[in-house]
Amino acid sequence: MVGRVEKYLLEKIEKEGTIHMTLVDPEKVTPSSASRISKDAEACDTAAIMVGGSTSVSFSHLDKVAKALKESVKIPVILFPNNITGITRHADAIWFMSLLNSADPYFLMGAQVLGAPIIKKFGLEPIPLGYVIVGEGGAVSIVGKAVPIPYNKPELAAAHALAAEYFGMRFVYLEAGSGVRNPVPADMVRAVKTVTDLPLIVGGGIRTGEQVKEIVKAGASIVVTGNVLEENKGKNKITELVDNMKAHKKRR
Ligand code: 1GP
Repeated sequence: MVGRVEKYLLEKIEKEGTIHMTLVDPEKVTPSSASRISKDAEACDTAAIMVGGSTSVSFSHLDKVAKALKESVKIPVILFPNNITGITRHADAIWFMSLLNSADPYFLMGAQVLGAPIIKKFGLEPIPLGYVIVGEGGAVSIVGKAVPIPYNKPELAAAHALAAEYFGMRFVYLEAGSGVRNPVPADMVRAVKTVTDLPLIVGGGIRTGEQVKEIVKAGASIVVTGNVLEENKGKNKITELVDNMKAHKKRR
């Protein structure tokens, strides 16, 4: 069943073409810096805040960061867990994700089985997502025991996305890895969009408005940035990213 947050995302994508989400990595922030980043991002029209990272922090730190985020913004706070340790009650929804190109069944299905009852107990809205690691892959690739899809094999990314659709997942995420040098190339985004109409999320290593423009032009529905907003304090960087997204959309 499509819940409130998913409905909000789908309506916003329908209306705006592509939307931006801000990723907050609990490992890199304090509750107060998380609050500042999320307020700035909301003021610059980011659609939602995602919370998660590749490595785990203590439950109590995650709880404090997520609570600070929930209290700071009106837009949805969506968990982006790397494991069951990434679940907290202080959020609106959770990407209920399977790492489709992991070689470890734990990241395909094991963590999800352990996490599902906790999600239910906390009343979080699960949003089914096929997660695919591509290119360099970064820390998440190592932690998730993924076999990243090389950038010169876009057809394999497309095949994973199609499998996600056939499984009934409702979003697909092409993940280049947080902080990597090269974000997902436009032709890989295009290859995925030729086989499926599932909303496509693209993230990892995106730092400039120009890169956002290319990814939006290729058909992404959601662009995620994290690192760049922690490195560039203040609203200028978010404005650059979001404005480039919108500028392209207007020309579509
Ligand atoms: C990582 O896709 C996200 O999971 C965001 O990556 O931190 O490089 O923006 P960055």
